[in-house]
Amino acid sequence: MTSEIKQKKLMFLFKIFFDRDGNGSITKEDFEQSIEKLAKAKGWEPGDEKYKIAEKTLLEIWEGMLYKADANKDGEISADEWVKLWEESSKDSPFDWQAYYCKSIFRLQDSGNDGAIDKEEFVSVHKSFGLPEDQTSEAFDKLACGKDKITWEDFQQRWEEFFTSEDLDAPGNYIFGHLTFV
Ligand SMILES: [Ca+2]
Ligand SMILES: [Ca+2]
Ligand SMILES: [Ca+2]
Repeated sequence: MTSEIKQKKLMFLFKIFFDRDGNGSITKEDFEQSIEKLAKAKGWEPGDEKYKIAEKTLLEIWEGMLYKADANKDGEISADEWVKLWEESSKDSPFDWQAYYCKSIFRLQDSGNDGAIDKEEFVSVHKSFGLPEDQTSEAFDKLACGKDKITWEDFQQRWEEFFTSEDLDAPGNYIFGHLTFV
């Protein structure tokens, strides 16, 4: 059973980052929209290497996610299937879909490719998802606990916190930007 706080965090993710067109389920079109918006925010053109990498990464996430989550096989991920996906994932081995997803999101944000996410990288990605810059910048400070970048080690810890912690003050709650319960 997913607790109320965890459920709210998952629905925040669902609404802000995944169901981009707001039709109540996640489809491939939502992912395509994310690729476009991200590329626009980063100034990448369709032929660019970074565009291709981002596109490949996001579509791989979509396919992995659909495969695991789509219980009724209608090609879409409903809100119920979404919450269930994360319940099931926490029971998996460490080399699972969630670990892959965590790594992909890290790589996607570290566009300078120096092994850490700095504030500018963090803010630009979240901006492409329509999140306000000042709030995201504050979220970064909380997430990084005052440091100027987030290493892969820190990122994995914060990630785990987001999906498992019941504590609303945990720094990991800011890993997807300023957390709002919508
Ligand atoms: Ca949708
Ligand atoms: Ca489905
Ligand atoms: Ca970086």
